[in-house]
Amino acid sequence: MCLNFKLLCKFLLLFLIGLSTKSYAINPEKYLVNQASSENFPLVSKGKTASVFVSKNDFPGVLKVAGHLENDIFQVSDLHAKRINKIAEAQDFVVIIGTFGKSEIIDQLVKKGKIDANQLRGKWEKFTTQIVENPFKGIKKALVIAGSDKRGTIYGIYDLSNQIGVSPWYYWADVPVKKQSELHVLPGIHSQGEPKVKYRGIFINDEAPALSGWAFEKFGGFNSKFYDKVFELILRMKGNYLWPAMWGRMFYVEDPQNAVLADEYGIVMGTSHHEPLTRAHAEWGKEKGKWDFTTNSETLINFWKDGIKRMGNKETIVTIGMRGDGDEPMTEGTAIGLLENIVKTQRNIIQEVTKKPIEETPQMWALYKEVQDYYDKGMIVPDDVTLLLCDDNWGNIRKLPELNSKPRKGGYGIYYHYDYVGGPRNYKWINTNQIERTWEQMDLAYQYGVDKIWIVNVGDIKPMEFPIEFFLDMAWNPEKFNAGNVQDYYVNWAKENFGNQFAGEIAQILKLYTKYNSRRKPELLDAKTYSVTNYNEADLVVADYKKLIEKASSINEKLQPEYKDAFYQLVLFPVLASSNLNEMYVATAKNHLYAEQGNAIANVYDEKVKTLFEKDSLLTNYYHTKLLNGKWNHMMSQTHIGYDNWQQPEKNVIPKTKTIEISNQTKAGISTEDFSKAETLINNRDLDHVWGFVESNGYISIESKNYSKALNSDAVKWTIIPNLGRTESGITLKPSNIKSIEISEQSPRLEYDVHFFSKGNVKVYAYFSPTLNFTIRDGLKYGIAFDNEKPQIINFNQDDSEKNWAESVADNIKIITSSHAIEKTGNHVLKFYGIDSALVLQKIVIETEEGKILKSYLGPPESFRKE
Ligand code: REL
Repeated sequence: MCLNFKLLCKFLLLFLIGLSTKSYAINPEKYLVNQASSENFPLVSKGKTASVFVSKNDFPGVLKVAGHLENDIFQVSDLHAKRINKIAEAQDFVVIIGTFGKSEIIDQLVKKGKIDANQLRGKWEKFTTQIVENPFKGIKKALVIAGSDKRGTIYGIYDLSNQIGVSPWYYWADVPVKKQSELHVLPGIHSQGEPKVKYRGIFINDEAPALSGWAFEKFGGFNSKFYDKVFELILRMKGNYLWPAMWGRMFYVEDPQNAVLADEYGIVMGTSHHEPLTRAHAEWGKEKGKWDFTTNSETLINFWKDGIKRMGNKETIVTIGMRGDGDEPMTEGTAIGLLENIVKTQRNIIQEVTKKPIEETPQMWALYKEVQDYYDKGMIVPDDVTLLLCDDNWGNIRKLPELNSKPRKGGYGIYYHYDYVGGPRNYKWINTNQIERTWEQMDLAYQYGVDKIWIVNVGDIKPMEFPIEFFLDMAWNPEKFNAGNVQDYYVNWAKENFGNQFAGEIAQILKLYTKYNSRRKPELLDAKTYSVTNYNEADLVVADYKKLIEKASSINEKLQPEYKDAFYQLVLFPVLASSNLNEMYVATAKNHLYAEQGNAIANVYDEKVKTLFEKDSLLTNYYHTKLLNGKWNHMMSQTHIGYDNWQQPEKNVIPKTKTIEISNQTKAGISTEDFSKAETLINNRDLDHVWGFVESNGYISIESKNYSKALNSDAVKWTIIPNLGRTESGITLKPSNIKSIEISEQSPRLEYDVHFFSKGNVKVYAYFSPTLNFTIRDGLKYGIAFDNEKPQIINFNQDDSEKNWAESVADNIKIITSSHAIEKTGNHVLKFYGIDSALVLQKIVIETEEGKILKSYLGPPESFRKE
């Protein structure tokens, strides 16, 4: 009794420590320590490892992944764990791995009451890891990793690998394995429960030239050797679903082992949104005629039939529906009847070939681009099919289920993008994704009931390592993430990959480089992006990037040598390359400016542009040839300089610069670069009765999080999303699954104290993240007013033109203007009323004198605030 009480206290303590140090994490619970104790399980101790038992009757994938664990133990401890096939051969300490209902040993442990069947029976992808004392003769202690199903067991194994210090990125980003000689598992039932999202996956896409070049050089193509690495990576991150590479690639044809291996590992295969019935787009050869159901249905039907035959019993989510050839709209106008007929035919094929009721084959229909219009206009989607809702290819969700819609058997999914080929411009080179926006959009989706499929387009996999893991971690349990703890993710990820020493600083670099890169995709940057004349904007942008270089370089110098390769790929390279690119465009802008003035300093900038352009190629070259002696050759070969339309240039093209002939008349050398530094002083006025943000230079600029007052309601709360957006943070109403709010005296609003020295008409520019109207309402709305003025109700999505959308996503901001009359100078309150959730306000700029706000990309810096 006394001992039990002590043990209970210990568990509680450990539990509380776990909770206090990591409210959530990649691994929410650390159950591995380096200290031996009579209660712990010695996985590795005093030069010996526990042996590993897996029943031969278990899934081959489980046997395979158990081998990975043995290898991981070796990497950590330099000791080989012995594999045992008969439990009678086991002695003293053994890791017993098995799947409930498949491993006779796990079933015996259940029967003996040593592990609880209720934890596993009927569960999806669940594992429990626990110590069992004296389970069988000769065994003192077993560490039992039991899975409810194949993936449950596999996740349990990889979870232990992760606990002993093996990152999912050990191969894909060369994260080193830290040597340890004592590894002990704590008592307790270690489990991550069931995932909240059923299918969680990635789409390898737009994979040429980078990933293709690499895969062909290292593996001879997109074959099973290549996919072995991909499947392992996905499973180590507890994902389960893949759309394979499809740029001219044929997953099932190029190497028949691809599908066999996926099945062995338990990866659920799919094909992309426009490749129905498991057939790769590239399998449709010219000899088959037109990709057109109205004129070529027989060939299409046979083509699809073969796809389902080939699929056999392998776990698959079958894509249904149809787009035009090569991911184009199928017809002009809306072809609802045709599409419904196609889907009916496809479902008949599935049923006929599988000989199973149609509901027993998971299917998904993506409402991608124009297909969503069909749906909005009434296209019927069978209830058992998962409706895959999509973003706009730029990370902004286009559609969510209505709050009061009746549940669908097939549920809903989201197809999201971290990489894209298409308008307004490709973005494929480097990571530009802020996890804060991913969190905010996917949280929205989850709150609206999207929990069947989450899949993200990850381009070449590298260099999206960080946001990929975030996406899959979040998919496991979106409920663990909130606006307040997303920032912890950076730190935990840095710890997992680089150890504790510099985790805080590395986290800071990750969060700032992604913020800076997300302001505008590198492919869209040019000499005109940031202002070289106003608000010191361009120089500040360059200086901020340079600070990141300084920090990253200094960490790099201090890091243990074994971390350096990983650090280069995951942190240093993106910082160096992004900084360099921005500096090059700013130098180009200065070259243009000075050349126009006939100032010979233009020539200095001309040289600088050349140097920086060359540096870009040198950085790429280092990544390809020097880093790990060429392990990642080709991976950074995506062109990114010299775009003149949405499609990439063949090769990087240096920006055009001008040179000045030096003559006696030429202005030389000295020039002040800061042309119109805004007066920031408030001109000695008496500030005694002034409060809030103070007008100066014809405007007041405010970061949204710096409100004076926030009024919440019982249902919703203003929630700051730190670091989200282009300048500071974002603010939004959470939870998001609420009906529109009617404005009243008490309704939720933000108040900003401001002080005007002038009066008359003012304009308010409200800067928002480019959220789309994902509802069937006419748009998302907010209210805005000064003081007691009647609030103006503004439809954020009023202009839903293609042009407006393209500008908003390119600028990664949508600015909405309202006009107001200010009758008196002095203190005022700007009131921002919440009506619809999901709008994310980043910044507010009030123009008090027309034409006084100078042209810039990020808007004027924040004004002086009198507290
Ligand atoms: O990003 C997308 O979803 C599409 O552009 C791609 O799926 C598309 O298939 C493209 O790579 C080529 O077909």
